[in-house]
Amino acid sequence: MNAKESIIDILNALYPKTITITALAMELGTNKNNVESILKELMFTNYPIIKERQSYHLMHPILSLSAINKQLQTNNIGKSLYLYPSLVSTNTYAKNNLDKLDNGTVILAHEQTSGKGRLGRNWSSPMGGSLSMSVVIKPDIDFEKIPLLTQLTAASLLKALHSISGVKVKWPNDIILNQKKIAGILIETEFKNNSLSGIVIGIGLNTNLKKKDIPTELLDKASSIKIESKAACDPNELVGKFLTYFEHDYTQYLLSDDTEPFISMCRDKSILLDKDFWITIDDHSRKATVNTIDAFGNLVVTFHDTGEIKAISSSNISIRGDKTYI
Ligand code: BT5
Repeated sequence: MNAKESIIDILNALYPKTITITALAMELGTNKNNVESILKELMFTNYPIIKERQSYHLMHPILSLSAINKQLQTNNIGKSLYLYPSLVSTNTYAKNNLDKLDNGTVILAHEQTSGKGRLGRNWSSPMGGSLSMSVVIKPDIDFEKIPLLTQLTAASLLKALHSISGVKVKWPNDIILNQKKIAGILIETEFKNNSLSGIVIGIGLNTNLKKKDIPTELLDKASSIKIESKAACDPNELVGKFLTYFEHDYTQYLLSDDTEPFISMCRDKSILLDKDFWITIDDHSRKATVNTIDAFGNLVVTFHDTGEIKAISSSNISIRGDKTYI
């Protein structure tokens, strides 16, 4: 562990208490000037560290490998765990290095400079309060089952967020709190010579973002756990819980092929069921009532113009309320 990581670890362990430079220098076995310049550099790059008089503390807990490892209860997922200060995108990094990464590897970053959403959209993940994570899996799985992993991941996330009341899911990949998006899921696949070399499951979660961190154009539809629940959350605990649920749910699914355990969770927590929405497929919008999510992870809707009942899959589709996001 380098000195920067050690300082973050100490501040995390102390949160919300403060520590002086002298005490930090003693803990690290180095001099005060060295500690001061590392703290300055961390603060300059927007790590959420606050200086009050001659003491330092965190605005909220931040990602740290040792804190996550304390929470993890998995056999494989997250046993190889990497945390980077800044990446272009954790998914892109995982895809580019897939050959070298073991099944179950988890890549995390404090910030992404060009985070990706679905269909070429952007995902904003500034330093300070967003969680960017990619899980690498290398299963022997039928191709048609891959889209279902989005619902499985959403269900594991819902379980990890269980203690925050009112967390919902907007099919296929949005996690919602108080009608606003706090997380999104992006699943990408890599093939070599027509065979699957790996799947990268990307999760972006707005943990401790403040309003000023959210791009203006997203303020009406995006939020964070901290803004909505008015309390800081610990990303390390969330990562530990999510990976533990994910390993369990994913292992069960590979063994049983039964989608019901996670699809039923997505139905129960769905913000869409029994309501009317505009469904846009290939730039063509039609009003529909959402009936259910079927066992194959499709959204079953009744279109108002023709009365036709259709099961639609998640690619290339957007769902909007009359004037708003939901
Ligand atoms: C998603 O796409 O919601 C998938 C987001 C996945 C992000 C993770 S972070 C780790 C991994 N590495 C990556 O590069 N990506 C993954 P989609 O459903 O297409 O939603 C994208 C839309 O959400 C954007 O067009 C914005 O409208 C909105 N958006 C962007 N950033 C947001 C944020 N931080 N919070 C809420 N909404 C956001």
